[in-house]
Amino acid sequence: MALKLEPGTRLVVATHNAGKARELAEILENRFELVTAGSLGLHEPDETETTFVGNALLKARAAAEASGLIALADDSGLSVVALDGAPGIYSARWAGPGRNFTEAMKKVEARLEEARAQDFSAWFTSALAVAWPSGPGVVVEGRIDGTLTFPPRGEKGFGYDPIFIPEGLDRTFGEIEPLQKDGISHRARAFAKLKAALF
Ligand code: ITT
Repeated sequence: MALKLEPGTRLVVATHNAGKARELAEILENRFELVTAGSLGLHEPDETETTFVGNALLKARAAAEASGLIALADDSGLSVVALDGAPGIYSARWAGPGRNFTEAMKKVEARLEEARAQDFSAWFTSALAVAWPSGPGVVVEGRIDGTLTFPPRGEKGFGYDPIFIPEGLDRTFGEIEPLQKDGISHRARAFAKLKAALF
């Protein structure tokens, strides 16, 4: 049987990151009845896989099993060309246990200085996974390329948004309106693929 997501389905959004949860809700546009991982008291599984796709599936599967609901998870991160793709899947971990992204952005800047990098190209990746409690899962990946800028600019986004200028724009993801980000982001691009696969 082909996997399909019907409008109005109850879906647990398996993230403990408030910025991501907000963007996913915006991108899903009231198509589903969303339940948060927090409201169900779901624990955060250890992200033991080595890829965005692997970790997204791991999080969706854990939430689907624990809740008995279809689960949607996002694993995402910032990859810097001159740092061989770091922080990548370790993007959240670079912010430490207190999730301090001011420090994480300083760390990116320091690593670029150490490497005497001239190339500030970077990209964001989002892997979106949907898992059914009975086991099957679907996972897709979206990406947006851009350039890093320092010091950070803008308060509108989350995570590394204030240092990332998406290609074609001259403002950071922290400076543009959320709806504009939702139109072009890695997460929106992954969601377009998910729609094609499941709706
Ligand atoms: P969950 O696993 O609970 O979803 P998390 O924050 O730990 O939350 P990840 O492991 O996927 O999520 O870490 C991705 C990190 O990459 C995240 O903490 C952000 O700081 C950063 N990131 C991902 N998407 C981003 C975006 O659109 N803008 C800025 N930073 C982003």
